[in-house]
Amino acid sequence: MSLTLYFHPLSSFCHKALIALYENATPFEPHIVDLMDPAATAAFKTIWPIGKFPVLRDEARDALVPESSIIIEYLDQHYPGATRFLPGDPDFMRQTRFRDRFYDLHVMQPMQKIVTDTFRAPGQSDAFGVEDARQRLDVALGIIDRAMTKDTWAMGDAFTMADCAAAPALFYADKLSPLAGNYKNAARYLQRLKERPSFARVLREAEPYFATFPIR
Ligand SMILES: N[C@@H](CCC(=O)N[C@@H](CS)C(=O)NCC(=O)O)C(=O)O
Repeated sequence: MSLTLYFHPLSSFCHKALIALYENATPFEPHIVDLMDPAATAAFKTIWPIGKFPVLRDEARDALVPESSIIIEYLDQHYPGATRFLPGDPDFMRQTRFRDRFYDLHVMQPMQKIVTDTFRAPGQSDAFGVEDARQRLDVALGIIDRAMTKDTWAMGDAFTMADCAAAPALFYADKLSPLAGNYKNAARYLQRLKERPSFARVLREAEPYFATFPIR
């Protein structure tokens, strides 16, 4: 098999890459990296010393592709399928990239900050950083809620890279605090994302691992 994905089933950024692979039924070898296992972590860092996943390895093209958005662009370029992740003209592509960045930087990152703070040892938590992240997350969710009044997907009718980013970002944001309370349009969008077969499969496969997730 040419493609190997290094990932973990609970990782939101890995969900992005998995959605893209499942959208087009792209064959790949799944390689789960358990960061609780020092040997597995050390082995992963020989491949990508930064130590963050997802990372895609393409034997056929001798390419190592870290970074979820870059993986999706790589798949779109070298393993295209029915779902095009960056379709349309350059302006549409730039908007798609912007929305992908928006979900990563303004939803995933604050959400990651809030969740990872719960892993910290007693006395080591960062109350200021968590409060800042909560406020940033609220602003971002408000923007998304206003944007999703009529569109089906982040870019309108087409399912794109922006939706790959939105799905895990909104899924975990909803776990922190149910979106249906203040962000009904975002909640409905999340529901559509959960029903999308690619993301439904990601969630089904993550199910056995959710018991270890700190927030229900
Ligand atoms: N910008 C990166 C972020 C990747 C990232 O933060 N991955 C997290 C998991 S969701 C990770 O590898 N965490 C492990 C660590 O930081 O040691 C991407 O889009 O792929």
